[in-house]
This record gives sequence, structure tokens and C-alpha cells, in this order.
Amino acid sequence: MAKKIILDCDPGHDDAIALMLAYANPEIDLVAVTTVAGNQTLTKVTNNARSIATLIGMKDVPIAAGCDRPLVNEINVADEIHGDSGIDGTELPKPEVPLQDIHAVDLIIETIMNSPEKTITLVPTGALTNIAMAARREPKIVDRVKEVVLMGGGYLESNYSAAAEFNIFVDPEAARVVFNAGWKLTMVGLDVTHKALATPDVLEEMEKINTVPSIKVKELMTFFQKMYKESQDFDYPPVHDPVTVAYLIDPSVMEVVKAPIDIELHGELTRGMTVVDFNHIVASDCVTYVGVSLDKQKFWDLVYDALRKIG
Ligand SMILES: [Ca+2]
Repeated sequence: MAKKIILDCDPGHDDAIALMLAYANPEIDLVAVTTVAGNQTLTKVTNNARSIATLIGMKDVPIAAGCDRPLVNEINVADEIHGDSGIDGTELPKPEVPLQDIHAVDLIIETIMNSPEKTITLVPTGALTNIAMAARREPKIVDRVKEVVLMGGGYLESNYSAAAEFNIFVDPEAARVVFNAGWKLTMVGLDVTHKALATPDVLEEMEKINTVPSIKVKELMTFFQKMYKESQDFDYPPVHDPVTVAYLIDPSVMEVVKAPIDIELHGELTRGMTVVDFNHIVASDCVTYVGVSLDKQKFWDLVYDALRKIG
């Protein structure tokens, strides 16, 4: 049985690859795509999601737009990484796939409540605003979802402040809600995703696959490399978001450790930090897991396979 997932995203170069992987891999049944403000404004990331869907011929998966700003923070986009459109570096088709006439938070709730218990996995790859809103609006979803596998945070690595990763930094209050909801949650943080680098061999493989989507992805990764070099001095860009989906397809892609995780809200220097208690000092038990290692080859092989299937 394919795993049913809702991808809650803010495309976003790496979100786009997560979407392609989720759509094309037969182990995953992508039941909805929802968008949230983050990498760019809600309008832009939603258009980008629909353009990617158009590019890969994804017409059978509902797309709904969600929250246009974080719960408390002002909106804070990542144009230094993703450009003015949120997905600069290539020409994408005009969005022809329709937008559902329902708010993302309601689509998330409806999808979970109308599916058998423990069959829907939430895969957030942006700020956690929609997911926190859904958990507060309909608390019954917490026990009904199978699990949450999210991209965000880091226990040693950070990328937006000395202590925080971007997705969590954008909406720390939402992250606090989601990490403490009580559902099984796996954090795929920077400690893992900084190993998912689009190195030259990756770009060569995309060129070899030589389809319209694979060449677009190569162009996106080339732009991503330039921006990551300029803003964070990475030689090759980390492709964060699809690690979540790859882990759901094949758990051997990433090793996880069970550990309590909470979000710092009040630290003068550490707001948005994901505090991972590896020594179980604050709690002996928990339902949270953290990714600690990545099988880079297995990860990229899944991405290549998806691009070949999309054709
Ligand atoms: Ca993202």
C-alpha cells in the first residue's frame, strides 16, 4: 500500500523536487498539496506549486493555498536564496492546474477526517503555520494522522540565525504547536539536509536523463548553487525538502534517533532554535524523532528515478 501524504510546502527550489518525488514514486500516494507563505509570498509560492504541477502533468492532485503570514511574526521571505519569484533560474509553464476553492487548513482537516485513521502522513516543507492552525481548528486530526515528517530545524546546524533554521525561524509559535501536538513527528533538519548536496555528478545525471523536467531541475539547481554560494558560502547547494519524502519511501535513506524536541520562543539570541534533548534530560519518553545521517546515493537515486518516471 502506497503511503498517503499531504505535502504542505512553499516552492521553493527544493520543495519543487519534493513535489516531483512524491508524485512520481509509486510508494507514495500524494493526496493533496497545500501552500504556505515562507520562501516567498503565498501568492508566489502557490503559483509556483501550480506551475510545477503543470510541468509534470499533475492534474489529479488538489492544490490549496493556506496562510499568508505566520501566526505572530511578520512575513520574512527568503529571496536571497530563492529569488524574486521564489523559484528563479528557469522558465516554468504558466499555472494551468486549478487552485481548489478551499483554504489549505480546511483541506488538510477534511482529508484527514475523511480518511481511515492513521493513513495520512503530513509532510511539511515550509513554515508550520497551516499545520498548527489545522491542529488547533480540529484537534481530532492529531490522533488520526499516521505521522508528521517535516523539514526544519537542526541540532548542530543553523542557517537563518546562529541558532535557528529558516522554516522554524519564520514561524516559531506554529512550530511549538506542531512539535508538542502529541503525534509521531520526525524532524529532518539541517544536520541531515546539508549532506543532500546537488554536486556536479547530480547535475550531470539530470542532463543525462534529458527530459524537459530534468533539464528544468538542473537549471533550478544551477541557480540554487549560485545563491547558496553568495549567501552562505556553500560550494554546492543543499536540497533539503525531498529528504522527507525519500525517507518515507525508503527509511534506510536516513537514520533517526528518538529524542524530545522543543522550540525556543523567548531566547534573545536563540528564538526558533530546535532544542533536541538527546540525553533525555527533560523527559524519559517522547514521540519525536530526529534525523542524524543521510545515505546520499540512495537519496539521489530516488530523485533520478522520479525524474525518469515523470518523463
Ligand atoms: Ca520549503
